Amino acid sequence: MTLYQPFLDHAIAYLHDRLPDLQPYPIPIGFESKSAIVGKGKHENEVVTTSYGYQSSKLRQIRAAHVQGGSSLQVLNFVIFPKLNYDLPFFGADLVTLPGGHLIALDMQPLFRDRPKYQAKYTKPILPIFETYQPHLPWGGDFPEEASQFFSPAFLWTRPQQNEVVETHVFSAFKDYLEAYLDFCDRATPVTDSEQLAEIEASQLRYLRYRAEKDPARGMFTRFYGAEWTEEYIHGFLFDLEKHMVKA
Ligand code: DBV
Repeated sequence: MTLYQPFLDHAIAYLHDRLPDLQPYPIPIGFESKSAIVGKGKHENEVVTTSYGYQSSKLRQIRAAHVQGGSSLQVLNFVIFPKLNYDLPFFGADLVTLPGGHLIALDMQPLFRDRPKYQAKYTKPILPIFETYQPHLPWGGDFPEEASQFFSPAFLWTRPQQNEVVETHVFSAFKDYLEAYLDFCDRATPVTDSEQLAEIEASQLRYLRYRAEKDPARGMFTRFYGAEWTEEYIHGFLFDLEKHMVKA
C-alpha cells in the first residue's frame, strides 16, 4: 500500500529526462531512511520515512520526503527550491493520507504573489491546467489563513475521499504541474540586478522560515522519531536554505 510511490517514481524519472545536468543533492547522514514501530497490538505498524535529493544548474534543491506507514498513513512531500539568482516559483506538493482521508496541496508557489507581471509570467500559463482539474478536485475547505500568501491562484487544494481519485486525477495533475514547472525552468534566465536579487532572497527566506516553523508534519515526526531527529530533519534537510547561507 504505497499510494504515492508512482508519483515519486514518475518525478525522478521525469527529472532525469528533462534536466540533463541533474545531480544528487546530499542528504545528511541518518536521514536517507528512518524507521520506527508505532502503535500497539493490531494497530502496530512500521513507519518508514525515506528522503530523496537532487539539484541542477538552476534548481538549488529538489527534495522529497516519503512517509510509509500502512494504508492510513502515507505522505509524499515534494518541493523544488530554485537557486537564488532565478525568479522561478517553488514547486510544492504535499500529498497526505491519514485515517480521515486524503489531503492534497499542489501549486507553484510564487515569490511575489501580488505583482501582476509576476502572475502573468508564472500563474497565468498554469491556470488552464488548474481549470481542467478543478471539477474533479474541488476546493478542500478550511485552510490556514496565514498560509494563503504563499499560494498562487492556481493552487489545487482538495480532500478526496477515494484512493481512485488520487490515483487518477491527482496523479495526472501532479504530472502536468511538474511538466509546466520544468517548462518555466527551461526558459528562466539568471537575474543579475542587485535589487531584484535582494528581493528574491528575502522572499525565499520568508517562505523557508514559514514552512520550517509551521511544518504540519512536526508533530507526527516528533512522535515517531523524537524531537532531536525531527528538528534536524526540518532545518538540516527539508528546509535547509538558511543553514547553507550561513556557510556561504
Ligand atoms: N507537510 C510538509 C512536510 C511534510 C508534510 C515537509 C514530510 O510541509 C506533511 C512531511 N502536511 C503533512 C502532514 C499533514 C499536512 C497538512 C502529515 C497533516 C497534518 C495533520 O493533520 O496532522 C500544505 N499541508 C497540510 C495542511 C496544509 C498543508 C495547509 C493542513 C494543515 C492545517 O490544516 O493546519 N504545504 C502545506 C503548507 C504549505 C505548503 C501549510 C505552506 C506554504 O506548501
